[in-house]
Amino acid sequence: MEQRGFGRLRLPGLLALLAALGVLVVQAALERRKAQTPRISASRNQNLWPLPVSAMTTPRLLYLSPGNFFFGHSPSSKAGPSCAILQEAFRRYYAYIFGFDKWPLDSDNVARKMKLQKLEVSVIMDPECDSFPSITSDESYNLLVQGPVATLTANRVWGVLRGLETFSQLIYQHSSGTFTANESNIVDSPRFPHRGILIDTSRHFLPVKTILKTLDAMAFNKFNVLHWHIVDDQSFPYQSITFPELSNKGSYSLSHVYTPNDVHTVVEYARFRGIRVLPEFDSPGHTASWGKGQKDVLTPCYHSREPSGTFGPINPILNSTYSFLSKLFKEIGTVFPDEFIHLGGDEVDFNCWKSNPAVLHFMRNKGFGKKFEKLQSFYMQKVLDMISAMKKRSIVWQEVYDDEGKLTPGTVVQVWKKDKFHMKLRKITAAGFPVIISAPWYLDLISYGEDWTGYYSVEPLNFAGTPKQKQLVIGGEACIWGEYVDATNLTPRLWPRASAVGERLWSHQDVTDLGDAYRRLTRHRCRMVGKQTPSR
Ligand code: CP6
Repeated sequence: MEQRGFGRLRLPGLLALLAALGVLVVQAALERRKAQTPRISASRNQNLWPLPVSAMTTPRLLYLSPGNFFFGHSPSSKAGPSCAILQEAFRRYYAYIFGFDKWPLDSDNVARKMKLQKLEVSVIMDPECDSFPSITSDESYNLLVQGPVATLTANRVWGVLRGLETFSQLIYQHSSGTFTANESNIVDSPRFPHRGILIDTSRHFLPVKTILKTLDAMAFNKFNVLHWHIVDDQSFPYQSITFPELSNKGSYSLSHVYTPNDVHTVVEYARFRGIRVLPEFDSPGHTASWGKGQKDVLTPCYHSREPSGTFGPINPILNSTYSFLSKLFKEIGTVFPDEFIHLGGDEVDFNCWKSNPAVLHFMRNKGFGKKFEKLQSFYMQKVLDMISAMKKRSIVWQEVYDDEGKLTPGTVVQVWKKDKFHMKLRKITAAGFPVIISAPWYLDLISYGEDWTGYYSVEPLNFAGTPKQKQLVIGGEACIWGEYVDATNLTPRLWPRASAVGERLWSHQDVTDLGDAYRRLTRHRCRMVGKQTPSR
């Protein structure tokens, strides 16, 4: 028997002696040996993206035949065939691995080689089959690929989903056409719990089909948050049950709308991939489209003491504003099951508020002086309180921290301004707030050539701060704003550029080798293309 151990490990003398005596004995001993092997990372012959915490591969090849391979539940698993997330994932990954290529017939040569016939999945704790993923979801997994049965072990279904993606990345078609995998042992878990993609469906409407395709690509890269910047100045495509006029009047057209059924489709499709859907209803700025279907919600701007006929941010001085928002956010909180709601709060233009006599009067009464930041804070605090009252948590853009003396503890601050963003991270975490980083990852900005290296080379924790401060960095998001992006160019603009961010947020801090990343990313990109359902 040819002896090729994991890494450079050599068998102890006793085992070598046994090797001469009986293949079976050695194999059993080797199995035990593997389980104790130190986690040496083999760098070559791996095409994995994002790179796992530890991946050991031997040169020994295993062969899979589509007609004789299946996914199954281990008898000891806490999950079984009633777990829809897993059943659906088995079906999906079978198709990714075998589905779109022509199958070769097994040659005699292959028939005598070691087969991989089954991937047995074992969930150790309550699997959470019927739950929604959350910020605390356990995505760790162990994957032992050996013949004839490989095993995938995870605490929860979320880890199984990540492990299935890795498993599919291990299998390639040999030059003969045979499906092949190297014997491997993988131990993996994410570096950051919040790994997002921001899409913008206000500047350009994105069909549900396009959003689902994005969710597929996110799963290939182990992203777990779809930040849905659903409405903005340009259009209001969210169809509200409570306020249907918002989209009736504020959408581009009556077909450029997300119905409650559409939203449910996206949320459930995402859940099946271990992806959270984080809705953003940005206010008080970026709300021009809200004014079309909701009277008095925007501030009337003035010119030479007369209403100019134009409107500014949400009107923060009317009680009617807050009773409207309270009903709207209550609905949003039930339509989107995630624990978090993104409240925006960025880029508020104070000029309209400054022009409005009633706003100025309100400012004087409240003692805000000329500080319109205080008026924005007053507004944001009221909305933040609505979200807290619903037992949900809020995320806001960085300006809300900049302007706020007393932000509700636990509010997550998203840093988007590129200028000195590490300094900003230091300040916000020093004040005790969790942060999400998107400043270096604006994928709507494009330039000639390969720009993924710039996204890849960012180190999120490269700021002066205590370990406690660094713990507050919960992750990051790659943003693809929609001013110049619609369904025709979204996918090529996002992928594989966002993959660079995906690896930065999943893999260990030390995974920074650009040459190795280039080699793996090239293959990963090709594999992503292959995983798209062909339209034949
Ligand atoms: N829309 C909203 C945007 C942006 C922001 N908020 C944005 C700003 C600068 C760049 C890209 C996008 N288009 N609502 C800022 C968070 Cl470079």
